[in-house]
Amino acid sequence: MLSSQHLHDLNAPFVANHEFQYAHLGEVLDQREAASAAGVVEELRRFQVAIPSWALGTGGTRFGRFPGGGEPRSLAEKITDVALLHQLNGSSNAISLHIPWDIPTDVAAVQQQLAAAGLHIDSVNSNTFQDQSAQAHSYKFGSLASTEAAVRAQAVQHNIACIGYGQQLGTKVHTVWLADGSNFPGQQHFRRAYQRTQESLAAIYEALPSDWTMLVEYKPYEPNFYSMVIPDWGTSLALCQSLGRQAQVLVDLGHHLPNTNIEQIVGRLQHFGRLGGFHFNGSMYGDDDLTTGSIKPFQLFLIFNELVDSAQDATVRNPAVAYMIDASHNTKDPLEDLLQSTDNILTAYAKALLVDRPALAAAQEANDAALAEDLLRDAFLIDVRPLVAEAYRQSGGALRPVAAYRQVGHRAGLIDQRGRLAVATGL
Ligand code: LRH
Ligand code: MN
Ligand code: MN
Repeated sequence: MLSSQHLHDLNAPFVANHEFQYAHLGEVLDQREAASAAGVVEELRRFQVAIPSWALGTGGTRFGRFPGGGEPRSLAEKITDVALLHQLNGSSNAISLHIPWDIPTDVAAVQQQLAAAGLHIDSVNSNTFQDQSAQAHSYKFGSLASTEAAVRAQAVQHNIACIGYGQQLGTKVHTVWLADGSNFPGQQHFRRAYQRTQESLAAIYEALPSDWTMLVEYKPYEPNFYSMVIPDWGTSLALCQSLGRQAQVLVDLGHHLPNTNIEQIVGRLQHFGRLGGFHFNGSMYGDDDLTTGSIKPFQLFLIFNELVDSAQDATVRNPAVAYMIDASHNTKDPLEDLLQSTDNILTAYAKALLVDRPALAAAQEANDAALAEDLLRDAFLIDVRPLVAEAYRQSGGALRPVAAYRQVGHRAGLIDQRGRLAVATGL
């Protein structure tokens, strides 16, 4: 952990330039009249994005893994890493757990560590895409959709056990992502596979405490390449509607075929009041799990434009959305990447807050396509970095989180403590 004096010293070389830029941007925004610098900074400070426990190590690909050293070997070490991120940016106040990778052995100790760092558990995620050594039945041909009742029962029980761990740790969100599907035409009966999945999910939903949310995540391909049982938001939505009000759709940015209009999906789900969760990442081809906003920053801005628009519309009845980064690392230091991802997320959010919304609504009503697009571009092209930096600073963090992380030589310290060969549990 860094002391506040240390963070203050790390900021010192950047303060004068930051204050100049922040004051200048404040004047520019006052002239535009759409939003004030202080108002946006306040919103940014409120916005929190959970860190998944499985993104703290180098995930690699099936062709290889190149551990960077000092990866967290236990849940305690994962929480320690998230605590550092939260200290640096004030925006990462929660960690998501994947069971069984993160089964807590000492619940009281986990709770104590979380409280000391100002963190909480965001959600529990079930894993029926891998076989575990002690398990009776294999998931090779599916889990909740399996043709075998015993396999389905085992997968349902695992999900119920996840909810139990979540209750011990104080979260109220359970996320289900299914790898179930098929690789060959004819292998799986589409309707029956859907029906079995619906019944299995209903059995899990039965065990959901009344103040919990169950998130149903979709994905068009991988690990199955011919069909996935829950390939798209329509299937997720239909399942959620059949389950009940506590079931919500989870949108993972990487889980769309290239050029899908994700912002429209976000708007549609909010209209239905069924957008429950978000997994941020970037992708070029598919579920690439790259740095959020690294490939399509304009699309990320358009997605936030929908989120802000809905939040400001009293007719939208969508519950609070659980935001999380879901990325994988093979090239960058995972902690640096998570800082960059959060920075890109806050940048997109800040720009969306700067959209002149009444003017945009008027242009849309008048079918003035050129003006409507211009109003979005006007907000998107503003350099909002001083607003994001100010949010970090007001939260007691670093004006430049990645620079501060490097300056203190954090990775070298982790390698000393945990070893060069320490490899995190996870994907
Ligand atoms: C699947 C996924 C899902 C899993 C995580 C490890 O691609 O996005 O959210 O739980 O990755
Ligand atoms: Mn995901
Ligand atoms: Mn994914």
